[in-house]
Amino acid sequence: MIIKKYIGKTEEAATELARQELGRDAVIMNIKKNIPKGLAKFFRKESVEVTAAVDELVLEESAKDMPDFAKLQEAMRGDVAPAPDSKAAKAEAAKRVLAEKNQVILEEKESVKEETEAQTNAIEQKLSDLQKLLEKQVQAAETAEKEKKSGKKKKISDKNKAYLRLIRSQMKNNEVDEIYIEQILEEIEDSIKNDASLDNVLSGVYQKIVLKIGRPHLIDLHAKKKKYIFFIGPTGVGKTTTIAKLASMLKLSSKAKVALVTSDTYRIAAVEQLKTYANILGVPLRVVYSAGEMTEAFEDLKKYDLVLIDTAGRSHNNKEQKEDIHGLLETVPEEEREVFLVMSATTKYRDLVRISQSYSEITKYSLIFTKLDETDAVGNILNIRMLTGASLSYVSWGQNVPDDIGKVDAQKMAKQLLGGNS
Ligand SMILES: Nc1nc2c(ncn2[C@@H]2O[C@H](COP(=O)(O)OP(=O)(O)O)[C@@H](O)[C@H]2O)c(=O)[nH]1
Ligand SMILES: [Mg+2]
Repeated sequence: MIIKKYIGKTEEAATELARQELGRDAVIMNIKKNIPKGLAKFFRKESVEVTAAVDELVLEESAKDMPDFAKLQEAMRGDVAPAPDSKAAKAEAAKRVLAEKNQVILEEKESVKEETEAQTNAIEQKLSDLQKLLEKQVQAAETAEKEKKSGKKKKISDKNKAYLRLIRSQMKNNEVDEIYIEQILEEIEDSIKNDASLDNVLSGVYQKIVLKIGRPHLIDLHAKKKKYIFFIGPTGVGKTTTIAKLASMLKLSSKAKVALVTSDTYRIAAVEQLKTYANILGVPLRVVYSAGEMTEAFEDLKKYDLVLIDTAGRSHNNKEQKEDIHGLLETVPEEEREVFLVMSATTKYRDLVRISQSYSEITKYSLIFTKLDETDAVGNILNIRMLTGASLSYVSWGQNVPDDIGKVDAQKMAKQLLGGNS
């Protein structure tokens, strides 16, 4: 994992800088506003410090498309000085110009370890509640151990093991699958120093989880080509409600021209439900009964920026119904469509596995989880993300349209998974 800090005038500027350097898959770990106090107010401007990280694996992946990226990366670590006319040097120069333009200060590179330690402070604050709880438990465990061994000094690595045990049990309580708990802990175990404090261990796991959750994949108005957005998933999970929430959000905040289509004609009430929302939002709704009609509807809705398509909840076990969904998706070329699989966070893990695997056979998708208000355990979200490799996107936490929806917040979720107050 590579972790670095970026400072910009705004959160967006700092984030953009991080993405320029670490790539599009960089994940934001922490955001801190620097508001100058006292005299500094007069000669220093407000700035935002963003801590971003990326897995080396991801960097290597993106290096494939950008042949000199790896060299640049190395150069930035101070291992290799790029030849003056190399692509890497040019990229480096371009980056400097960008930094100047945005009046941003790119922090000097430091070793990953040092960065991680600096990081700890911010995370420590955020996780302070959890930390107190864990510290107490560790003390209790240590006392018990000491009593047993009567006075013998404990090895530090045992302490680390105790920390990991506690973190493991927190994650287990939040229903993270043991396979993924072990995977995450294994990945950070090597990087934990023997004398690491609980802060170090905790922040290591926290960062790993944030990375695993990844960047949410959102509906992108600027990706003009991908304008047909399908919502698929079992009945009653909240597809229609989610569409209403998103349509409203997109229309109000992005001023996008949104249209709705529904192919859920199996229940009259389902059509009425979406019609009501469409009327309130003042957006057109087309009801289609077949793939043929779908194509016609799309032709009529050409001038809209985004077309959100509701589908009937189908049984993922039924082959014919799966073919139906496939047929509907096929009315749009793959590069013009976006598919969201909607599932409820309250569904039991085994069913989530079956549902997601079954839809994987039909299409690629991003994940939306609903009904977070009805469960405390968010482990399933991480489980399915790790199982399918599909991006997380939005989560919803109530029946209110349009308020109860938002993008997946990796930092908040990681804290929740570790048992901290989110
Ligand atoms: N508590 C809660 N209820 C939700 C949420 N999203 C949807 N619902 C409710 O779940 C029920 C089914 O929603 P609907 O959109 O009709 O599901 P669909 O069959 O997948 O289209 C409705 O009563 C919704 O109000 C959520 O995030 N939290
Ligand atoms: Mg519905």
